[in-house]
Amino acid sequence: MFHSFKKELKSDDDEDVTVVIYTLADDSEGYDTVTEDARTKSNQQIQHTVTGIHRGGNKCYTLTAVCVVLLCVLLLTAVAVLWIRFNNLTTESNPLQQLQTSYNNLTKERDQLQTSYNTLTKERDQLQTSYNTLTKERDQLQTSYNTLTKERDQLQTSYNTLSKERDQLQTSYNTLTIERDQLQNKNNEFQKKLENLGWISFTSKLYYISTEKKSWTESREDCRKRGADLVIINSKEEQEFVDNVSENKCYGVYIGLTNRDNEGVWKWVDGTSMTTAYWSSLNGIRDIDDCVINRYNGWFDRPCTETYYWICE
Ligand SMILES: [Ca+2]
Ligand SMILES: [Ca+2]
Ligand SMILES: [Ca+2]
Repeated sequence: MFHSFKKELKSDDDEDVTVVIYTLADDSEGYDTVTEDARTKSNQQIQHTVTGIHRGGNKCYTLTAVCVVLLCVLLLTAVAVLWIRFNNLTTESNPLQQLQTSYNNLTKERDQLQTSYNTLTKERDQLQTSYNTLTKERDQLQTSYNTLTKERDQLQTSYNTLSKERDQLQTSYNTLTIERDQLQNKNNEFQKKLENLGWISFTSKLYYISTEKKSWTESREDCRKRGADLVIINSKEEQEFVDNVSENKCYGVYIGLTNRDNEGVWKWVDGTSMTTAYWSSLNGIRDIDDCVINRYNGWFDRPCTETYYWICE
């Protein structure tokens, strides 16, 4: 029985072993001393066995604790390994993140570059437009400049021509001025000579006032000898001139007016008809009076045979 019991001890757990031992103690009552010794020995052996069993249980606990510790160590190791792997994986994923970040950065830079490119393109187009406009304006200015240059050259040519003509005219003016002065001097000398001969100048005409008295016909002959004729009064100014020069000539001076050829028509010595008359209010026109004298600022018709001073023109 004991052998079989030992086999059971090896095969079963500790609680079962204790129960078996108590069973063996109950079963041992009623045997003899020899048997009792044997039994005691057996019990001692059993006690040893139980003690061994208890010792074996302690070993199991120790083994179990060791195993648990080992398992804990293994678990910690596994956790550490997993943690390291996880970190490795995390570290390995960094390049991807870096790539993603780089990609994002590059995308942003690309967008910024695209924006800059668009802006630069717009500015380039605006500059091109400005350039075209400026080119057109430059061409127009160039055309205007060329036109103005031509006009300036023409004006310069005209100015040169006019300057030459002006110089020629100035030279001619100077020459004429000298000649005029010379002629003026000669004219003055001639006037003095004429005045010495009894001639008086009035409005570019020369008049001779006689210093003696003659009939109208003889007076006219004297004027013709002097290269002139009796005065013809063509204007009020000439009448006033005749009034002035005949003031100191008593009884008047003959003028070149007569109706001797045709009683009804007064004619001047050049054959023209008298249109404007300056008859004196004191004069009475008579048929027998055919020749005219100027006296007291007016005309009188008198007989042509009477002698008066006369005025040649
Ligand atoms: Ca006259
Ligand atoms: Ca008459
Ligand atoms: Ca009269």
